[in-house]
Amino acid sequence: MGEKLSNQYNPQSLLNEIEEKFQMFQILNEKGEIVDKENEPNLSDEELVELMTRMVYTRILDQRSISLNRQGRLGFYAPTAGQEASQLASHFALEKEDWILPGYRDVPQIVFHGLPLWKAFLFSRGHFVGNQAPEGVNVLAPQIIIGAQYVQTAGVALGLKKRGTKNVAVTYTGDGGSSQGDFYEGINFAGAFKAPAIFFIQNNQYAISTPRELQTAGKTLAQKGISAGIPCVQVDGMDALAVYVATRDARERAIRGEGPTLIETVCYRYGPHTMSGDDPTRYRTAEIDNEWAAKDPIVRFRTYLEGKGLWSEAKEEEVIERAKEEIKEAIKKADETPKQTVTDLITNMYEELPVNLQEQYSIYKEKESR
Ligand SMILES: Cc1ncc(C[n+]2csc(CCOP(=O)(O)OP(=O)(O)O)c2C)c(N)n1
Repeated sequence: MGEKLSNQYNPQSLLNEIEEKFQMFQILNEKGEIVDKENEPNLSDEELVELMTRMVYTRILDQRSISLNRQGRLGFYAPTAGQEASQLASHFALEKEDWILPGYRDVPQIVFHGLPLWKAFLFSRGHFVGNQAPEGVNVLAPQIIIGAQYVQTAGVALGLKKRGTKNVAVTYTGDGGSSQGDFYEGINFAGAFKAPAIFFIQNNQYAISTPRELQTAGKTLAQKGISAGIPCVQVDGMDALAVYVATRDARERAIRGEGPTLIETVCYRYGPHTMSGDDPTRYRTAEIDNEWAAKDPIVRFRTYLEGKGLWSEAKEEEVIERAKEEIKEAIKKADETPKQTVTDLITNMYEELPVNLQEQYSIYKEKESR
């Protein structure tokens, strides 16, 4: 009797039961050992090396971007170190024709999707050319409004479904973003219309200085998918293999017409929120930093690849040197791009110039021609 009653009406035990079922999905542990052999993906040696190459490249890009920002040569920049598995292994499961709707921290994914690096640098400087992806590179400009990309992704995914393409729309937000109204609207709409979308929450533990505990009473962020009736999973975001597998499977479900998936990647950002002035030592301790450094996504993937004889110090050095060289060339190309003008700003905003701006436009056009 008690048992029956508890199943029929006991909101607290129902919640407990659901939450207990959410276990973090991991394939490669902190020591670089396979702990879930059954789910180890069948990636070729070349693919494994390519994924590692992209993560190492991104770590260097992050270091160089931070220093370029400090020299005043970049503008807005949100550091990525610690999130390489979450960002690059998820992207690795996508196809070229899939659409990416990134947040401001998701520049590496769109660069590896085809946005030239010099344009990513121009985005950082607030230059309109940085938001112009070449034809066939299916990325939108990084979103600054927290959570807004979730609603847009539901729409893009529905569009893909209506066109009958076998592609998905993929988006990323943070743990903070998962508290926004747009977040719930996006997953709910995509679920109701079975739109082929993949929604990521990169839970890097902090929304600027606000800790994850203050975002929700829920045990996980992934479980929010339950309320939208969509599959959801919490993944070790420092484990490239688990992130890859969860994304690959979400993509396959979407392509089969089964709708969206919500994936929480549990990770950490080593650096500050952005280069605009927050000081992480005021909201995080060195112990917490060290705990996460021991879970580093690149270190554990390196151990895994070394065990297979696929990676070496010399190989890593080669990738680092190439990254530095390409970054140097890209920043040079960004520097060579003509400076943005006021009239650029106006003409890029409107297809037809509103009457009230016509006068200002002529004034600036005249000034700029001097
Ligand atoms: C709608 C909206 N509200 C507030 C802000 C200011 N803001 C910028 S970043 C940020 C925190 C976001 O944290 P999170 O979603 O966890 O992503 P993370 O930066 O950690 O990747 C806030 C509140 C904003 N950009 N947009």
